[in-house]
Formats: sequence, C-alpha cells, structure tokens
Amino acid sequence: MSYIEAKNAYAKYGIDTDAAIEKLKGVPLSLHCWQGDDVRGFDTDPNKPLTGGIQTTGNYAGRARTPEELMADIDEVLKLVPGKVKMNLHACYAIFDEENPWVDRDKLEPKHFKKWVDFCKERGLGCDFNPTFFSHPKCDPLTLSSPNEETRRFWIEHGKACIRISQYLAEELGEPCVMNIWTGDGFKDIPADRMGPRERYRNSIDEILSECYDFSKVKPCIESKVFGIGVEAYTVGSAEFALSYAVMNKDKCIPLMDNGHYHPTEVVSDKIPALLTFFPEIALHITRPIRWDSDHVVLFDDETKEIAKEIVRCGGFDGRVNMALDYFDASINRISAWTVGFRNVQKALLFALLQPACLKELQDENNFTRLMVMQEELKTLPFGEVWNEYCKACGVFADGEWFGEVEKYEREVLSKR
Ligand code: RNT
Ligand code: ZN
Repeated sequence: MSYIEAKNAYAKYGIDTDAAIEKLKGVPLSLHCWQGDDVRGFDTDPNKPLTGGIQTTGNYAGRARTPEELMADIDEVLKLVPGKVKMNLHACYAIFDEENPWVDRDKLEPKHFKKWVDFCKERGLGCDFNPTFFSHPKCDPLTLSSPNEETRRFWIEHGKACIRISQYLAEELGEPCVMNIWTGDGFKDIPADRMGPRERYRNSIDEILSECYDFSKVKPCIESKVFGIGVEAYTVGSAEFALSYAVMNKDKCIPLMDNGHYHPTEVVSDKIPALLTFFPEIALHITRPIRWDSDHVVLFDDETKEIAKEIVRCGGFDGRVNMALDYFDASINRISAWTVGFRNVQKALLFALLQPACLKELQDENNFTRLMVMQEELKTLPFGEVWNEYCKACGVFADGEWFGEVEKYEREVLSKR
C-alpha cells in the first residue's frame, strides 16, 4: 500500500495524516545521554557501582567511555530518529580537561558543559539537565535528606550549581531547560523516622530553588518514586511528597512523573490529565518498567500509546508536557536501544495524533458502543505507511531500513572499543 492509499483510509474517519506529520515534527523529545554508557558519567571512577536504587544489567560490547565516544554515538542516533530532538544531560557528564580540571559536584560550573553546548549548537538542539545525586562517595547513603549537615550542604550546593548550569544551557541554546531533581534517598528496611528525612528534603529543595533563575527558561522538576533496589522499605521523595512539593511551589517548579515509579497497576496515562487539571505544565520520564522500575527500552505498547494519547489530548503539544526518555539497557546494542525507544515514542505520538475528534463526542453522547467499535477499528488502519512517510519527511530511514546502519557502526566502531 502507498502513503496516498493510507492517507485516504484515514480520511474516511476524518483524520488528516499530513497535518499529523507536520505537527509531530516540531515537538521536542529529550534524548537521555545516559543510555550510551550505562549511567556512569565522566566525573567519578567508571568502575564504581551505580547507586541510588537504579541498576543497569548486561555488558554488551561498545559502551561509550569518553565524551568523544558518547558524542559520536549520539550522532549515530541522531541520524536514525525522526522528530525534534533535545539533549538531556546529567551533571556527572561534566567534561574536564587540562584547562578545566576535575572539580567535585558542588563546584561544577557552566564551563564544564561548554563542549556539550558546542555539540548542541552545531546540531541545533536544546538541552535539559539533571543534578546527579547518586553514584558518589558523598551519598551517605542519603543526599538532600541526610541528617549529616555537611553531606546535605554538599548536595544543596550541587543542586544550586545545576540551576546555574541549566540557566546557562537555556540561554546559550535558546530553548528552556528542564532540570529534574531526583534522589534515590531512602532505606532498605523499616525506618524509625519517616518525617525527618522528608522535612530535610523539603528544606534542601527550598534552598536549591532559592538560587536565582528565570522560570520561563529553567524548569526545575521534582520526580517521585515508589522504591528502588536496596531502597525497598522507604523512599523520601514519594509520590505524595513530590506532588505536594510541586503544588506548594507552583511558581518555582513542576512535577515530573516517570512511568516506572508507581505501583504496577497504576498508569501514568491516567495521571497526566489528573495533574494537568491543576498544573499548567508537567514533565514526563518515558520508560518501560517490567515488574519494577527496570528501565527497559520503550516499546510501541498499549500504555505508551495511551500516554501519547493523553499528551496529545491534554495540550501536551502546546507546551504543557515536557517529554523525556529515561531507560538504560546494557544488554543490547546501545545505539539500537536509544533508537528503538526514541522511534517508539515518536510512533506512539503519531498514532495518537491520528485519533479522530469524534471519539470524545461519542463519549459525551454516552455512545459507548460505537466508541468501542471505532477505537478497535482505528487500531488496524494502515499506520505503518503514515509512519514511514513521517520518517521520510524527517529525512531518516523508514522501518526495515535503519538497523543495517547500526550493524555497520557496531562492526566499524563499537566492536573496536
Ligand atoms: C531513577 C529515576 C531517574 C534516573 C535518571 C538517570 O529511578 O528515574 O530519573 O533514571 O536521572
Ligand atoms: Zn526517571
């Protein structure tokens, strides 16, 4: 079937495929740099364990070990993904050299990200940012909620440094910078004090956000979590904590939901409209949890499609939803992991843009029978043709064509590392 035939098939339902393609092209999706090196970064010993309750598993060959390798790998991905890409960096990806030697996280400055700014400028990308509150000797294991004042101070200073870096990224690149605050603070076993750490966490975030920034350029987020590996009994930044913080500080920050951070029967697709009823703007980490926050590569699965539908329906394309990927698989080719996940979110968004407006009318008319029939029929319209047309419009390979490039890169570059 050709694109024209597919376009006509959709037109029968009153859906304009050309308009959907046009719309999707302009909406940014953040590409997380940490898929390329298993969340190790460049500022500490690369062989140290990943802490904070997150874990990468697998040791597929070809992990990026230096800024140059990571940038080269990202360039490969940029060739293979359609749509508007934004970079997403963690503070631990600061670049040190002779001119700017290593400093600890509390002393980081914009200049340590100058090479990333150049990288983004050359490719016309905006950039999001994250303080790194894990995998560091100063995690005791708590960070912003530590009872040790020296530890807590260190991490507050890190957070403030990251606000300044985010402001720099936003100004240099001319796109807002979403700066996400997530810590793995919590306990493996039943705590004796649940409120103390939360009060300290709140006070620490207050201090970080007292740093001067322009809220239209720097968008600090508070990401919640239910539990992590080794942090099973208690998480300081729980859902209620993070959401309450965001509600009480609406003029300074926005809530961030990661769809791996809830109980397995909860769905973020339903939480998006709930939050957007009250917040002008929210942020998302799009991932795939299997049984826990396993951070598997995002697939074109039902919940990803449902999340995309809610983003489209609730004004996500008018700047209300900041979208970012967040997963890390070290057991497969990392370029492919990045590419598959990015393409799948784009696919889900395109699929969502191809839902007809009449569905809402059917719901409002209580015509649930027809609504079900329509929703089911839409699933088998010739979506693949529209998707391939979108890839063509973005100048990237269609499905069935891009993987050869990854194999070639693996042969020529990754296998030699
Ligand atoms: C961890 C959180 C957090 C991290 C990244 C690396 O569970 O999802 O967002 O994955 O900051
Ligand atoms: Zn996340």
